[in-house]
Amino acid sequence: MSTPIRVAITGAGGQIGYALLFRIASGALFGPDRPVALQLLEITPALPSLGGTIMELEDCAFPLLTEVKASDKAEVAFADADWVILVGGLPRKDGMSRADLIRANGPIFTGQGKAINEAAGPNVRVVTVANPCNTNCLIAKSHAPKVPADRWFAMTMLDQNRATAQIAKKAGVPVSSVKKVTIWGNHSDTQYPDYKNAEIAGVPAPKVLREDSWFTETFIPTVAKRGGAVIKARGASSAASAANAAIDTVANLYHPTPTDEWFSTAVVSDGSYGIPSGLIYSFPLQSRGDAAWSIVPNVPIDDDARKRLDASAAELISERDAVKDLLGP
Ligand code: NAX
Repeated sequence: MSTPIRVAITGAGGQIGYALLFRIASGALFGPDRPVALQLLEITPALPSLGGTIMELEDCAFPLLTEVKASDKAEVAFADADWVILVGGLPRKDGMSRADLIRANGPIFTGQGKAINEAAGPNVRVVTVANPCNTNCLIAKSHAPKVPADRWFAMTMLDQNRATAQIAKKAGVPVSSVKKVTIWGNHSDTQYPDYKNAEIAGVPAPKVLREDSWFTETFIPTVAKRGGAVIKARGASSAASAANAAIDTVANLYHPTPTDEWFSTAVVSDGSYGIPSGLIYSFPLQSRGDAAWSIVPNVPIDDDARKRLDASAAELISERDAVKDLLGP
C-alpha cells in the first residue's frame, strides 16, 4: 500500500464534519487504492463528542483509514498535512449579518494560517469552507508565507452544484448532461452563477431554455439565496451538501479534469478577467492532476456578466478592508 495522504480537518466535530469524515475515510476522495490518515482539530469543549465520532469511524472498519488523531492544537492537527480543510467556525444563523460573521470568524484564521505555515507538509493544499470562506482564506494565507499562492482555495462548489441542479431540473435532463457551469466571485449573494456559458448536452444553456427571464429572475436568486432557504427550512445550515461539495472540490483538484469540462473554485486572482490580483475569487478551473490547476481562459463575458463580476470583486475588496487588522504582513 502507498503512503497515506494526511488530511487535516478543522471543526471536525460539527455537522459538516460529521458528513465529511466518513466519506473521506471510505476512499470517496482519493480513490480505492490510497490510504488516508485523518487529523482532526476541534475546540477543547467539543473534543469529547468528537471522540464519539472517532469511535464510529473505528466501527466502520474502513480498510483505507490508517490513523485518526484529534487535537485542540492547530500545530498538532496540521502536522505534515497534505491537505487542510478549514471547516471550523461559527455558521451563519438566521438574521445574522455578513459583517457579524466576518468579525466572528476572521480571528480563527490568523492562528490557523500561522499553524499551517509552521506545521503542514511541504506540498500542503488548503481548502477553506468556513464562511466567509473567500475572506477567511485570504486571512489564513496572509499568515502563511511559506505556502505558495497556488495552494489556497475557497469553496464555491456547493454553489456550482446548486446551479447545475437547478438548470437540469428546469431542462428536464439528468444532472450529468449539464456542464461548464461557472460560479464567479464571492461565496455570497453577489456571486455570478454563469448560465450563459453553461451547456446542456453540449448545447449552450440559453439556446435550450430560451427564457432569459427565468435565468435572471429565478435561477440567479435561487442559487445565490439557496443557503438561506435551507436554513429557513431545516433550521440549520447546509451540511451534507456542503460536505459533498468539499469532497468535489478536493477531487476536482486532485484528479485531472476532462478536456471539455471545468469546475469552480475560488483561488488567488492573478488578474485574469480583470479581477484585482490577490483577491480570493472564484473562477472556472481545470486541473492537470495533483492540484496543478489553471484558470480557463477566454470564457466569453458580456456587459451584464462584466458588471456582475465587478460587483462581486468590489464586495471582496470591502470584506478585505473590514479585516485589514487581521491580515498578516
Ligand atoms: P457547526 O457549528 O456544526 O460546526 C462547526 C464546528 O467548528 C464546531 O464543532 C465548532 O466547535 C468548531 N470550531 C469552532 N471554532 C473552531 C476553531 N477555532 N478551531 C477548530 N474548530 C472550531 O457548523 P457547520 O454546519 O459544520 O459549518 C461549518 C462552516 O461551514 C461554517 O462557517 C459555515 O458557515 C460554513 N459553510 C460553508 C459553505 C460553503 O459553501 N463555503 C456552505 C455550508 C456552510 O454554511
